[in-house]
Amino acid sequence: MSHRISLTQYLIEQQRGPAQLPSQLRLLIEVVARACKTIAISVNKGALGDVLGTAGSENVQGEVQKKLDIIANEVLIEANEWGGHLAAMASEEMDDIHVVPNRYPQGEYLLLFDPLDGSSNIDVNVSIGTIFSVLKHSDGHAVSTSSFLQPGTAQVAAGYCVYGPQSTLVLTVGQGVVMFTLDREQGSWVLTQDKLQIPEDTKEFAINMSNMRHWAPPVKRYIDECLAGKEGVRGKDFNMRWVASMVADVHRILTRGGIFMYPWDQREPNKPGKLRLMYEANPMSFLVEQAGGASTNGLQRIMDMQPTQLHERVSVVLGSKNEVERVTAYHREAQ
Ligand code: AHM
Ligand code: MG
Repeated sequence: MSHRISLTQYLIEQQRGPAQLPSQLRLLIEVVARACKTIAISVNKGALGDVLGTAGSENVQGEVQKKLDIIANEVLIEANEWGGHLAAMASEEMDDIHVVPNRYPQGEYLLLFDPLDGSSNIDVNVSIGTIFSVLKHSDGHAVSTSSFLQPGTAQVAAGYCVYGPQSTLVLTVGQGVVMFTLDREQGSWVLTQDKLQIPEDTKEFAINMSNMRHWAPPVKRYIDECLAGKEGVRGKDFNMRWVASMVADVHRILTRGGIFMYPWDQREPNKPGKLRLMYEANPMSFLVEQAGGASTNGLQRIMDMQPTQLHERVSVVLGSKNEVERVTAYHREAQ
């Protein structure tokens, strides 16, 4: 049997290699991966575990919370608060940050997550996931919300777990992107792909087409050109995919290329977009860039944006480099 590399072995190699991954960060990633395993078990049980349906509450963004949103949030907090590697956590499902309680030692990292991304797919048995981002708390002050307001370029690690036909953990510590698959019998994450690379060109786009009438002209121009196919200016036919779980759409792009967009639109003109900068767009942008892709808000690189609020929203265009650059150029021309 060929030698299988576990997540633990991969991280220890990163500790010894040029990345010199700090041991506290290794612990943090292992704890997050363990929490994702617990969430994967709940997701798999579905109705048998009484985890489907709504919880009867709303989150800070006014969205109805599903039972699994809350379960996943609790699993991540409980798993991470006692290990001594974190100063605080922030989540899509919590209004304010969760500071590590005094009874535990405080570490030097900050963890942000969307505990259960793609909530509208939970009850219909379609792929969902967990997205996470890790920052360093190094300002010497007591941890507060402002400690989290760092640009995406400050991330020291990011990843997601997609709960689909397989449970897959995709990770970057700034040394490329690696993929692990959960071996359910062994209960371990096994390295199944190293050095993921997104092709620079693609013939596949992902966008919620039902919002077309609300889009800004540059987005409409790009999609119109894709839809025109071989006979149009692009001279090739395009295919469309939309899972409505960002984790699943980004996973497809990391696997075979493509472009994903959730742009600003006129439904709520005062909001920059639907997706959240700090625990959705930034970690996905870090992964995509590490795999040779690009990620912008239509005008600027997402990871360069200085956040002003924990739950800030952003317009997202990410994936195959040449397509992202084209969409970004269309936005610049329209300015
Ligand atoms: P969530 O974090 O509450 O699940 O919302 C984010 C999700 C993304 O995963 C996905 O890309 C998008 O919302 C789907 O939106 P829509 O319902 O407009 O298709
Ligand atoms: Mg989400």
